[in-house]
Amino acid sequence: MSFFSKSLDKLKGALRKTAAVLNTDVRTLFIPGRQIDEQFLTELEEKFLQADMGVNNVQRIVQEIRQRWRLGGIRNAAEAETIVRQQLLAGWPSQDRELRLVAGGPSVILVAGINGAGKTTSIAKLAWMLKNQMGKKVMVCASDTFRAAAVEQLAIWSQRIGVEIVKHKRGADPGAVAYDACEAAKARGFDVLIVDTAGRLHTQEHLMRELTKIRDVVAKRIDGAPHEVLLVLDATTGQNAIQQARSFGAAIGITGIFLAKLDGTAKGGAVLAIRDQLNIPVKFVGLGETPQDIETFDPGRFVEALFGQSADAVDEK
Ligand SMILES: Nc1nc2c(ncn2[C@@H]2O[C@H](COP(=O)(O)OP(=O)(O)O)[C@@H](O)[C@H]2O)c(=O)[nH]1
Ligand SMILES: [Mg+2]
Repeated sequence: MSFFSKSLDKLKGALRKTAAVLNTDVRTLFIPGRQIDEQFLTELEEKFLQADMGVNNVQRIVQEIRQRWRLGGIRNAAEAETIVRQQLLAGWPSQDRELRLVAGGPSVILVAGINGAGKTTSIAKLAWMLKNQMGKKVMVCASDTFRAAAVEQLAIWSQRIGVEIVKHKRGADPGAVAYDACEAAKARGFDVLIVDTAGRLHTQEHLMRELTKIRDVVAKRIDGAPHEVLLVLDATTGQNAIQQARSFGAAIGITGIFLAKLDGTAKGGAVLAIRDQLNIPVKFVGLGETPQDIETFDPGRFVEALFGQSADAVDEK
């Protein structure tokens, strides 16, 4: 069960938000009474590709619908929708989407991704959620020392949310900041330490090595750390996400994905492409620019949202 289970109202609110922002027009296909024909199948394929569900995924679904239609098993759009939903819901590997935290802390969450993906904002969201919904004592670590503004940005968030921060000056060794943060978190009994890192392209080898170094530092300071390595992906970048996940995975071993900026994109289907091509669970989605705009990822809710079913209808289930 999700740790949100305590707060069902909150969860319903969040779902309403996902449904509202996913913004796909997949729903316009499944008009009651519409008969399946080649035109319908072509539109189905186009719409799913536009939603960035991934070519293999889309072809598999369209094949399935076409075959059943040809064999006379289904005739209209409503029947097709039922099959599509079944297909989308069936394909999820049983992955653990819970945040990996250890009792007796500190648990370390290392956060990585390319420049502008949404790392620092996503850290603010995690910090907010851990503090306010899970009652954890949270510290953040400004290991993005590359730009002065980056340290500043995390400092502002930590102040607003009311969590502790460990930071050095701009240009400091990110490993040294992480070292200090680990020591402080242990000494002062923090439950969770979230480490921000500088954005880097997955092709920049020396920077990827620096990331590996940060990982090694926390691993030496705290038993079992990092307990969670989250890759922040920008949902609007679509397919490139797969390559990023492979490269970052090779450098620091990703345990989960935080899919930022799912609001305002019609490409929410990227979640499905990630599912099909990577064995990494999407654990959180970002739905805006404030710390509260975070939602734990749930495939069932996601598929409902993708189809644009009104959140009220989902609430009644
Ligand atoms: N709409 C929206 N904007 C986001 C989201 N997450 C981050 N951003 C914005 O994306 C930009 C880059 O975010 P930032 O956290 O600084 O990225 P970083 O370079 O990876 O640390 C900022 O303007 C954020 O406000 C999200 O979930 N939704
Ligand atoms: Mg940042």
